Amino acid sequence: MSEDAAPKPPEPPAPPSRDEAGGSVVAERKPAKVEPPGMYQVVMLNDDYTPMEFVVMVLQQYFKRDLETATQIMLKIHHEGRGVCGVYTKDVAATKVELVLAAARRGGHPLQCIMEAA
Ligand code: TYC
Repeated sequence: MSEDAAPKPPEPPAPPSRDEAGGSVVAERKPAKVEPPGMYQVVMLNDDYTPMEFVVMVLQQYFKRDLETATQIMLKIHHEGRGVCGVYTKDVAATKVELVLAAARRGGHPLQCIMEAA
């Protein structure tokens, strides 16, 4: 084919679908099923080195807990080994885990934080 050949004209629209009797067939649109988003809990794990005050600060800053609730959650983690910081959609939970781990790294603390399906 030469360089300056005319471009192909666009395809004509497809003829309407016909049923066996020759009538038009209209595709019915199913109402979209909207599932609620899966929820994930962000869980913080105990360790022997991260200061209690740092954990309380993290719970206040990243999980919007007041001082009393943050202290209760921190003590639960300290005594039971783990505790739920909050429950969020997948993307939000993943972001919170990243932010907490980054803050722990910056502070030089071994604090661990994970997300799991709620
Ligand atoms: N166990 C830590 C200490 O005694 C405190 C701590 C609490 C650490 C909760 C991590 O997720 C944590 N300093």
